[in-house]
Amino acid sequence: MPVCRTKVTVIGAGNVGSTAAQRIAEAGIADVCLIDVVEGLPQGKALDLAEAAPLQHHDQRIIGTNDYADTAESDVVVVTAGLARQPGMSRDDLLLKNAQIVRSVVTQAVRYSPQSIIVVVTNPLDAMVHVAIEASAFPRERVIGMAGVLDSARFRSFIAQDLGVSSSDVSAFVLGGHGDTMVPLPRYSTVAGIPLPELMKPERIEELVQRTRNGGAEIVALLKTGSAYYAPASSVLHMVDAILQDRRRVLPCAVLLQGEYGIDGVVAGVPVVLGAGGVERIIEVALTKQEKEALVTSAGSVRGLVETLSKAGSEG
Ligand code: TXD
Repeated sequence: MPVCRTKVTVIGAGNVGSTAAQRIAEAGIADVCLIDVVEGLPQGKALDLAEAAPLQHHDQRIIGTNDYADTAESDVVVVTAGLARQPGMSRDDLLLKNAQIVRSVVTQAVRYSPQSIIVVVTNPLDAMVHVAIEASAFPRERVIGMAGVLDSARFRSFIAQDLGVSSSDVSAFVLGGHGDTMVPLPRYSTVAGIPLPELMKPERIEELVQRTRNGGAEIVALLKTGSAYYAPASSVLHMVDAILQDRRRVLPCAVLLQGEYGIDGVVAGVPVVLGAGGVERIIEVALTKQEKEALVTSAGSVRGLVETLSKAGSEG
């Protein structure tokens, strides 16, 4: 029987990329190719990870490279290449620089993996999904942004700590853009099926919502050099696993909306069914007027970034 190995390319061997490579290889779900512009960095990290394999009991191949030919025939391509936020810097400050990087790495990667599914991580996330769709010319089902999985994991962890319960029993739902315009939905968040508003006062829920919105910045302020990467890398693993194992997990992901939720032509975080084809389905849930407005505002700010990008592009 021929052996069928799955392969994930992780572009960017920085904090998120190398930790995601570690999580994916150690989960035993795919071989990993780590690629970066910096010479030696992906090779060194890949070698270190490969040397841990006997101790971590997996047989995945991990290689590091600066050459896109080595990424050929990847099932999933994870894009983490870019600059990370520094203290005081907003995600949007990164816009033009990271758009250039994402455009270039996606163009090169899809040449070698034309059937792949792209998971975008680079910030500003929603705008970078637009860039990746354009650069790859892939259908929207195969270009998916990671933000909601992380934001909802943050919300879940805060709820679990506050109530003194296992985070496995907490499920939380967030919609909208990554960052300030994120739209958490407490009434769709539950603890073992019990709606959150039955267990927590509205003011406390609002405090945790605010903390979640500010979750990335809270860590940037503490680390001082760089931004979060353990939970982001776990979020990447979650999505890659759902795709490679065709789990059809229902996860909040950033996808290009084409009329869903009354939004057309803008990337926003919505619940999707994630499986072997990428986005198998977008789930539309009923929103209150206020929630809908918050989602439209969130999409509006993404549209603004995309317009800035196309203006910068047409100005050369
Ligand atoms: O929720 C989310 N989506 C996010 C996003 C959560 C955490 C981090 N988020 C964003 O991911 C963050 O704002 C950055 O835009 C990316 C990567 O964050 P990371 O913390 O991993 O940044 P690093 O450690 O600086 O790593 C970036 C790597 C670094 O090794 C660079 O050399 C490399 O990207 N890089 C490139 N690789 C390949 N090709 C090109 N052109 C390139 N340019 C930089």
